[in-house]
Amino acid sequence: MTVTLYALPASHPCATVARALALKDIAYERVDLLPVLHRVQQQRRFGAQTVPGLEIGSERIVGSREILRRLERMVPEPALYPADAGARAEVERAERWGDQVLQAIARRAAWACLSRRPAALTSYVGEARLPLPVPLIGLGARPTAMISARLNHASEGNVRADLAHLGRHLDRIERWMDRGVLGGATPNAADLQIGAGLRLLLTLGDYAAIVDGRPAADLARAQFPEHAGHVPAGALPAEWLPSVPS
Ligand SMILES: N[C@@H](CCC(=O)N[C@@H](CS)C(=O)NCC(=O)O)C(=O)O
Repeated sequence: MTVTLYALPASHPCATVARALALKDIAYERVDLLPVLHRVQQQRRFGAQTVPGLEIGSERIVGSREILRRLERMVPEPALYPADAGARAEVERAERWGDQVLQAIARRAAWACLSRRPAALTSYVGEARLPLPVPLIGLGARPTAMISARLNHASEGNVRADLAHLGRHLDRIERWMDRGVLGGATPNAADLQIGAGLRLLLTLGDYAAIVDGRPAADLARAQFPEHAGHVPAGALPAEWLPSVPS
């Protein structure tokens, strides 16, 4: 059966699904779309505007959490959800937080930085095969980043609030690590969801200054050692950044 992942380069929920496919050793094709335009293409194909979307034969599934559950049914081992009901509920809670809270923070962070440093956008293309050559993507980088920042609500107020709370979010992740909900011997769905969001933040110099060196950063790098893209520190105004304890 043909499996096709519809994705955006450097999209963190797409990285979550790609890692799950790799862990379960499911062969698939990846189709990378162009940001902004992907909304229309996804709406047409999946009836929803977001990536990731997965086709399994004629079946279409959209949403990283829905896709991971489908993959778990398709190939049960290695399991991404614990067999024990209590442990599974904890992993699902962390996974949901990674999707509903951290995902949006990382998205706002990336577009806030890229809209101020659009030349960095092409660094996120990495190995992706896009329908346009990279120099053309570079030409469209500024409007793409500006529109995406708007669509993803990467306003000054939201981004500053995210930055002010980031330390507490990392504390929460590390409490889950201490309790073994995250960072166990074998990766679970929450490791993949939260790790991908953190890994995207680590490509942004202004955020890496806060995240790097913390156990949460190790969690991200363990699941996602490589990640295309970099926006050097200094993209965001210095007064937005919380002071990091030395
Ligand atoms: N929480 C959902 C949503 C994913 C999502 O919002 N994906 C972004 C890319 S990372 C997207 O396609 N957003 C629409 C846009 O930015 O135009 C999931 O995990 O699948």
